[in-house]
Amino acid sequence: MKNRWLPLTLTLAVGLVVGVAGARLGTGASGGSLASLASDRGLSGDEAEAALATYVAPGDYDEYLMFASGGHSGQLHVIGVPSMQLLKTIPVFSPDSWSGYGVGADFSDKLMSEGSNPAKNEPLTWGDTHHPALSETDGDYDGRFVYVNDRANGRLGMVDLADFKTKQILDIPNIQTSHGGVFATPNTEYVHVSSMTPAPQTKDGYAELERYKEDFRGVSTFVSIDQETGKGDLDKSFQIELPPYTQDLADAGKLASYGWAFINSYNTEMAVGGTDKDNPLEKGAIANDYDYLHIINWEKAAEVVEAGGYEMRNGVRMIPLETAIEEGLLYFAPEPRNPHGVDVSPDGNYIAVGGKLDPNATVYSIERIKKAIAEKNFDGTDEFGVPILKLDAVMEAQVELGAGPLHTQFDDEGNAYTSLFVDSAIAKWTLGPLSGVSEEDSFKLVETIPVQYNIGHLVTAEGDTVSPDGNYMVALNKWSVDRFPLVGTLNPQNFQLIDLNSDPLRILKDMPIGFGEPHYVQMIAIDKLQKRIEVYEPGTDPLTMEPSDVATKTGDERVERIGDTLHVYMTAMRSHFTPDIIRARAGENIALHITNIETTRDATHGFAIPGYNKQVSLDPGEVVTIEFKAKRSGSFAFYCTEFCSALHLEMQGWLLVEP
Ligand code: K7E
Ligand code: CUA
Repeated sequence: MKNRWLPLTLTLAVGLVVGVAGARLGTGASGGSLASLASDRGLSGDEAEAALATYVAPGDYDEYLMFASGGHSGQLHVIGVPSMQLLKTIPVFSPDSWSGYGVGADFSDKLMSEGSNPAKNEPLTWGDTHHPALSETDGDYDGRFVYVNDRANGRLGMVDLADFKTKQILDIPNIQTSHGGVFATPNTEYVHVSSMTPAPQTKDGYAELERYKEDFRGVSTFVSIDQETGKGDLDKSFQIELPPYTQDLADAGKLASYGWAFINSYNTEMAVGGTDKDNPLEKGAIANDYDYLHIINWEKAAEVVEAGGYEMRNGVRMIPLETAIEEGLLYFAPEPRNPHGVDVSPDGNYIAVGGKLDPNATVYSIERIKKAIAEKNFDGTDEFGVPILKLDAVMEAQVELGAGPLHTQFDDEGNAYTSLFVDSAIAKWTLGPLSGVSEEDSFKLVETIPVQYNIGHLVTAEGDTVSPDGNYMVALNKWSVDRFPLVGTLNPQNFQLIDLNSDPLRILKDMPIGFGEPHYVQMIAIDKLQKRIEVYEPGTDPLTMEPSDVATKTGDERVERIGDTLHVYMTAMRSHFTPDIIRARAGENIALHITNIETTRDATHGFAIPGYNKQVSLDPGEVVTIEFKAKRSGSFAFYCTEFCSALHLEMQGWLLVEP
């Protein structure tokens, strides 16, 4: 609780600090009034400075945008930095009744059904978004697309950054769950998704747990990306079979390690749980001292696939494990048991593994890895025949950071930042000479900053690229405890903005996350989002960005009965639906093809009909089809759901379903 009544001496100190900040603001901002405002609001000098550092004046824009996963809300969230304001929620795997995604808009139904393997299930209407990945060119974010994995169902979602809408959900064959990735290779040649819990590779997808070693496999997937549409193309993609370990987080090599990929693993013990209460899964899975960092040469794997070194498995080219070993596509390096994150430094030289149960970041170098591979410097193989590189041959350093190191991000000065889950802190440490750090300063803990509380991921500005910006870092904390007013028995998670230009590091702002359980975030400079459009060309199908077949122009509105379906070609504009009276017969299928013919930014309309579970919002220029069966007779008043105009309430009509 903040003390609103500061003692006089402190108030004077505040006045001094804010006075300095105020003086820096030049004419117009008087230091004196800022100081008294700060003191009236009970802000310390540091707090007042932090407020100024994050304030984005009305009408001004943030410097960066973050794309945050929403966890099992199945969505992505767009957040401005440094203001930490939520700008948008993009539904990906889950319905969203505001936009009509999955609640009426035909394109979303299509996405959800195409993105759900029907042999597996009914159309899936939720997902667990974990790791967003922005598309890259030459290892730098290019602002074209953002991808995110569905941890629960092993799927990939793609959002086009032209209009911030989901354009594809891809059900990835041969995996059930996914955690590894998403990462984009440096030119978005591929987007990588690997399995988490291994899945049976049997024909019917069933296997006894006694046959875990024989029948279950992990799978690494390189989804080939169409550079025009951003969509994944399974025909051009390939998979690599992995031993039935639990493959965890993954990252792409870049620059020095271009063409390589890295995946952490745990449960190399292959524990499956069960009734043995002395050996539950969580105990069985930590029996060994080491698990294996998976080192994959994807560039060579792509060549092996082109040369025919694959078998088809459920519609994807799969490199069998034996082929991957024979062709030198897969190597292991020991890593302290049950690590979590693996992150490649901006120059591509170092690979940092977060120990989780071990207080160290273990750092490998690609130079050592390549040398050890060339010299076959192996410590034998695992039981599936994968060569294990000698730890001391590939390990560059271990840096003791604190309890529970998870994920690592980077700045532009050769520093790494690792989240410490158990310590609720972030450790700043130095990389090595290959990242421009002097020999004597290399691999040293610099400082630790506490966060509140239980940090999972963290992100720095452009922190996954070849040229991070520094400037800002955000901690993604799982708990907030008492930092926000009590709003029920579960408080929001907490994003904390940290100033990377301050010494020591300082927290600038908290952002309560009351809309999901974000896992990961990427932060892009806003000026890189060059593809954004302001309004659709009138008559656009948002799924294809092409003119829609069922677009309707003013004067062309009509009703056609084809077979047992009533097609209504409707326009929406301020403040009228045309036609506004629709006659149908009970039992008939109805397809409402609505075109929002507005051409003005933000001139949106909605369409909702009572009792039919249908609602859509139509952006200006957008065409949406709403399909339903007029099950029962009645006179139904439909209406526009967006307050679009002074006559918004008058924007309604009738669906008359005759008995
Ligand atoms: Cu560490 Cu799914 Cu990235 Cu969450 S994982 S914390
Ligand atoms: Cu259109 Cu309200």
